[in-house]
Amino acid sequence: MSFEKTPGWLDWYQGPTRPRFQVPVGSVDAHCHVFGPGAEFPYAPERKYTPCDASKTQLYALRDHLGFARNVVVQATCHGADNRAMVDALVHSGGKARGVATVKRSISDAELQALHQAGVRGVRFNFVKRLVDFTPKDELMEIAARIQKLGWHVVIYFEAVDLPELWDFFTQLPTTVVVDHMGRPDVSLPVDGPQFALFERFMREHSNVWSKVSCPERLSLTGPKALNSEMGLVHGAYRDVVPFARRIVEQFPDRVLWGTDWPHPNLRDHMPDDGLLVDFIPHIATTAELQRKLLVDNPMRLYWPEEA
Ligand code: 0GY
Repeated sequence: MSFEKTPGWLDWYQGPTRPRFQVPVGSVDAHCHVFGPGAEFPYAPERKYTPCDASKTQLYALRDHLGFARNVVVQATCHGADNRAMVDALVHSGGKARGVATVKRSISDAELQALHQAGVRGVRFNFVKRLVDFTPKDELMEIAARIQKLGWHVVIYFEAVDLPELWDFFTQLPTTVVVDHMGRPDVSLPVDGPQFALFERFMREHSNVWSKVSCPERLSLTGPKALNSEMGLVHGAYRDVVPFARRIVEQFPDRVLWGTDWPHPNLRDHMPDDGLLVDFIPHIATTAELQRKLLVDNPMRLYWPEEA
């Protein structure tokens, strides 16, 4: 089957630079996707966008280029609840990839077991309205109770403005809960303002909540260009995201994860150079200890506990 990608969608960055920041040995890219290829793994009929193909081979080449050892492949909405492309990536990773699936209430126990066998360790509940149709909360809660028995966790994706409405549901989830991209704060608002304070409170009051401090390229308004100020100071790429991510890393060093988000679905303005994204890490995790927790210890504890 052949697919036309959504008009205006940018292709992922070809030939990323080699990062200057050398990640610690054993680092995990804990948020990335595979798309198709569509001819082999068709995109879901209910999808809200059609991506360009991004295969497991290309993902693992990027992993090696950036100096990472492992990946967590997260089911993207363009594949709906058909996890075959993600599972195919896991089973061809030589044990170096684990996955997060999207499942429906109708999934059988045997199918859940097969996903576990392939390396899946979580399910993703997506509340970003431009990406998915609404799923009733009782259905999600039922799924959460079932996957809890497998020792899996729930990954949640939402916009910061929706946190108050989703709070009760999130705080009743019985598993570890991992938030994508810090709950997408509006970084034009003050880091000390009420919106981000609510997210910090969510993490502070609920020790089962973790956060990915990923996707500065999605959140930033200042963008990828470094700025040379009149004072001769150089402020780096995505500088407006730094105070937000750094604050989460420093307050919750044992509950943060980082990922490239390759191949960066749904970007229209600019496509990040993945090498540059890696160079962003020391700005938000400023010591070797914080970097090791973020990139090695935490993802290993969550996804490869038997080796951690
Ligand atoms: C991300 C972000 C996005 C998309 C998806 O599954 C997806 O389609 O996650 C987005 O558009 O913000 O984490 O990849």
